[in-house]
This record gives sequence, structure tokens and C-alpha cells, in this order.
Amino acid sequence: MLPLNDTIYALASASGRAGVAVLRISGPKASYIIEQLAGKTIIPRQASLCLLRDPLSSLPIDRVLLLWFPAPHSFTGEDVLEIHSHGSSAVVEKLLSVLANFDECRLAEPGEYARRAFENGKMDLTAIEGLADLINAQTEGQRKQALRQSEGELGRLYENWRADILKASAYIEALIDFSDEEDIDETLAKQATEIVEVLVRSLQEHLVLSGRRGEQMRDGFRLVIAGAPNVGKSSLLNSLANREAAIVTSQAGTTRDVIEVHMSIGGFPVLIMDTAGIRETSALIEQEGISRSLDRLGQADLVLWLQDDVEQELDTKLQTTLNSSQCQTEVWRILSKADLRPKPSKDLPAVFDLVLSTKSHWGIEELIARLSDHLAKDSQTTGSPLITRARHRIEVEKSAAALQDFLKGSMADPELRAEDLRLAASSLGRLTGRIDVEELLGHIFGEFCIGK
Ligand SMILES: Nc1nc2c(ncn2[C@@H]2O[C@H](COP(=O)(O)OP(=O)(O)OP(=O)(O)O)[C@@H](O)[C@H]2O)c(=O)[nH]1
Ligand SMILES: [Mg+2]
Repeated sequence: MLPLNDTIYALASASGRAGVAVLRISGPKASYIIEQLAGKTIIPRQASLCLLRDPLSSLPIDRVLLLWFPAPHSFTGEDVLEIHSHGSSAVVEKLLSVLANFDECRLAEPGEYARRAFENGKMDLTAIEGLADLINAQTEGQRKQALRQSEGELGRLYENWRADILKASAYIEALIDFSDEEDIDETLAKQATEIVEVLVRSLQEHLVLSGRRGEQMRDGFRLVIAGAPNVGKSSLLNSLANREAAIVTSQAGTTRDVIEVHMSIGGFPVLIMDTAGIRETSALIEQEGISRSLDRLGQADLVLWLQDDVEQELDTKLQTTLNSSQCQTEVWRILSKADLRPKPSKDLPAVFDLVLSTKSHWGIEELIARLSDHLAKDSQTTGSPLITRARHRIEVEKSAAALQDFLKGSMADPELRAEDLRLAASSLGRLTGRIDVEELLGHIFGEFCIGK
């Protein structure tokens, strides 16, 4: 771990030419730095216009705005100084080199400000993860969810649950102490059980409600385009992406690798995957491509199954494909190349959800509108905050399993029941960073760039 008593500094705004650049200094030397550069003390939390001078030469550096946040009322919980200077690289370089001349003052490591905020109890781990997501948010839905999490909503939920588990633990500990008085024992066991029953319901509801929705919002909803060769899958990908992302030819078996395109549909992040057409083949490369298609179908959140024909045997083909890929998710059946049919909408068999033609750009808008509705329904961000990471899901599942062990187990072994509760509480504690998280920290803070 890096020493916490160093004063750290970094450019908080993006590098490159800009109107204004923001440098952030955090640590015990910050107030000394103000005096040395500005030649005066300044009022906390008020913008002060100052001419900064290099303390070695007394020559002016830049006229800047200073913001001064004395500890503990700052982002990191330490003394923090923000310098809003002119945004040229010359000004920024000069300021950084002047700061480097101060003793016990060094450039911050990536994520070090957030780490100090965590160490000083300013934010729990889920809030820090939310902050990383907020900085990286690319769609409106991601922004909303990340903001809620960075404000500590998820952390508070987990901490409340952990407090309830500790309450139940206290009853069990008391039961261990009074173990010779039967009626007291019974009451204590009953009180602990009541708390745990409510908790199990809440945790399970949280898992079910979140489904994969929180993770989808963060990592993207996985939309897989699949079907037989040559039905127009790659053409559909290109139409949706509005660019020639995949090669289209009249030859069946054109696409071999999975082609991924990230895009935003109705404010939601979507990862669209175009896959190799599925058929029996002896060609080695194509076989590998098809095995990748099946793989992606197994992980899909929604499948667009394309057909350019309406033959009965295609139903069997779809079914076999879904079985062999272990695809559990919703499938929309789409009749492609509608321009080749005389009256596309009238002879549409009921099995199809949609008809489209990429050639005449027909039905594409409707598909996007339906996807947009589907995502909105699937990702409502009201109600309790959602699980956004696999790390959260795993710990909540572990905690729920330990609580169920508690309910299933016998009260004749109170020590074992106490251990169930301890396990349940420590899973939740790891989520907010209350306990043994050292090994996790490097990973989480590594997501940040320098200056955050
Ligand atoms: N008439 C018509 N032709 C289309 C349409 N969409 C695609 N095609 C043609 O169908 C052929 C196959 O298109 P692709 O998009 O490469 O089909 P694919 O499903 O990706 O094929 P594979 O990658 O081989 O599995 C090309 O010649 C396209 O020009 C359409 O809406 N109407
Ligand atoms: Mg293709």
C-alpha cells in the first residue's frame, strides 16, 4: 500500500488543450502549498482568484481560481486544494513541476483519491464502484444507475441487512451463554429466526428483481443475431449499426467470427453480436464459427432469429439450435428479405414477430422501437437499487445461502448457527468494504484513471 501521509497531486481534468484545467492536491501539505504559491491564506469553499508564483523564482505561473476544502469536509476526507488554471499543457506542466518540488509531495497513482476517500470512511466500496461507473457512463440509463450507486444507495441497503444479521447473532450469542435455561433459549432462538426469515426474503427479492438487469445496464444488453447462412444477419447488423461493420456477400457462410458492435438503443447500452450462419458443415473454420455462434446464443439476453423462408423444417432447426446452445432466453423470430415477397405483411405466418428488409430499409425502425420498449421494460431503474456487478451477485447469493443454512439447521447446535450468521454477515461486509477486502481493493481502484 502507498503511504497515506504523502500529499498527492494530479490533473483531475482530461489532458490536452482546454479552456480550463483542474489540478487536485490532497494531503497534509495542501495548506502550506497555498501559502507558498498564492502568498496568502484563502477562505474555505469559496472561489479565490489568485496569481500563483513559483516559490523558487517568485516568477508568476498563471492567474487561477483556487478552491480550498479543509479536512474532513472534502472528497478524500483530507485537506484538498483545487487549482482551476488555464488549460494549456504549458501551464499544467509548469504547475505539476512546481508541485513536484515540495517535500513529501508526489503524483497520485490511478484511483488514489478514491482510495483515500474509502480509507477515510467517506464512501463505501459500492459507492466507489458507482463513481467509477459514473465516470465511464456512456448512456443515459448507465448514468442514472451509476449516480444512485455512487450516492451510496446500494451500500446503505447492504449495511442495513448486515446490521440485522448482527442483531440475530446477538440473540444466538446470548442463547449460547444461557444454554441451561430452556424457555429463555426458545425465545432467543425464535427472535433470531424471525429476523433471518425476513432477511432471506429481502435478499432473494433483491436477486430476483435485479435479475441480470443491473449488470446489463453496466456491461450492455447482449443481443445476438442468429439463423441459417445467407439469411441477412450481417446486413441487419450493418443496418442497426449504420455502418459496414460486417462483410456481406451472396455466399453462404460469409461470417465466421462473432462480430460485436456496441450501441445505445433508447438510452440503454446494447452489445449486438452477428454470428456465423448455423448449418451442417465439414469445413473446419466454419465449424469453429458455428460453435462460437452457439456459445453466444447461450449467453444472450435476447435472440433475433432470422429466416428468409417460411418452411416448416426451419422450426425444427430453430429448436435444435436453441437446445444445443442451452439458450434459455427470449427469441424473436424475424422474416428477412421482405422485399422479395409480393405482399410481405399479409402472408406473414403467425410464428414471426417481425418482417423486415435491410435492402429497402423496411421494418428496421419498428425493430429499434420494439427493442427500445423491451429494454425500458426490462431495466426500470425505480424501486430498490440493482445489482450491477457479478461481485455483488456472488456475495449476496453466498449471504442468502448461509442464512438458509441457519434456518435449516438445528438450534441444538447454536455454535454452528452463529457461524452461519457470521458467514452471511461477512459476505455483505465484503460488499461495502467493511471487512477483509484488501485483495479486492487493488482491482476496484485500478479502474480509475489518475486524478480520481
Ligand atoms: N433482397 C434482399 N437481399 C438481402 C437482404 N438482406 C441481405 N440480403 C442479401 O443476402 C445475402 C446474404 O446477406 P448477409 O447479410 O451476408 O447474410 P448472413 O446471414 O450474414 O450470411 P452468413 O454470414 O453467410 O451466414 C447478400 O447477398 C445480401 O445482399 C434484404 O433485405 N433483401
Ligand atoms: Mg454474415
